Amino acid sequence: DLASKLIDNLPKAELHLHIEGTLEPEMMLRLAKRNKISLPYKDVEDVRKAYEFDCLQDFLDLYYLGMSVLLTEQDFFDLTWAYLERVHQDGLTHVELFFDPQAHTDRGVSFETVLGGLTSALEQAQREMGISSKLIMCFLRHLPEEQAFDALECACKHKEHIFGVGLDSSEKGFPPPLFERVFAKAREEGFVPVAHLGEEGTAENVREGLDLLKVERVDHGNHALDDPALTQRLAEAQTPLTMCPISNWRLKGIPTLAHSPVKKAMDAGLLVTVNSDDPSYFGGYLNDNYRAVYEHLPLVEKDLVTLAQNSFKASFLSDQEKQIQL
Ligand code: ES4
Ligand code: ZN
Repeated sequence: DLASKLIDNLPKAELHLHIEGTLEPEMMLRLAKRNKISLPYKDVEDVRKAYEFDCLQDFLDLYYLGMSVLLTEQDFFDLTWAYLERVHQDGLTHVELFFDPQAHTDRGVSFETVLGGLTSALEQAQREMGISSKLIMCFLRHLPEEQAFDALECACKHKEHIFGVGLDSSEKGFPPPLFERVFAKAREEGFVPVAHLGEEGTAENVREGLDLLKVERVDHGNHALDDPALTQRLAEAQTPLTMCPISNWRLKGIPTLAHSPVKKAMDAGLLVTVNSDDPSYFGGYLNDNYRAVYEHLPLVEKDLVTLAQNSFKASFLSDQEKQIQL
């Protein structure tokens, strides 16, 4: 219908996307064969059947298992290229993507192997599809801060390719104070800080992310809305929130898509964006997430235009680059 065509045709940026979360079952099995890695799945259907999650941790377990097939620079290239080709058709013109180096270096895959594959795909996408991009390296919060420092040291050798640092993985039990020092060092080195906050964690986590980690954007931020003073603070500062409706639903953060906080956040004057998070695992790419909020929330077509414009406003593009995109 009309709204669906509008969604397809609007230029959009994606600001909350884990590249390892775009690994489709077909590619997972192909790479497992290519790299002689054994997986507990016999076919694509078997993989998809396993994607039934009760919480964030259920998903993370399969996410780390799935990415064990990624070994070579070519694997990381193929993964990234497949995502970019897919979202090019969705009208995506800019992407700020997360990657989890510790999940690879922990398995003996070098930082340079990962980064090399990602950057060559991103550079080819700029040349051939006109898609611009920035890379955000995430620290895994379930691992010690010391290992985050090791990742940061690697990143410092490749500043021309890495724009920001993020914080992801299990939120419960791993609050922002654990990463205050590594974020301070990362900021000193010139990396722009963001963090997953208030996904399964509380409004207090979001506040600590702002005050201790000094994040410039909040990933998810759903539970910020539980706290009126914090909501007002985010609205006044126009700190962007990168929300992921289908992800929230599939991880049972919300019981149905009608419970997505996107509309509530818009009404509160927040700079909110819609994103896909881990599209292969959650069964929806960027435009599926736009369609989901349009269908399940009381949004009008103009709100879709606002959300697409917000995606550029909330991006780390320069003011001049934003002018061109808007
Ligand atoms: C993630 Cl949905 C989500 N939350 C936290 N960490 C993540 N890493 C990849 N996807
Ligand atoms: Zn995420």
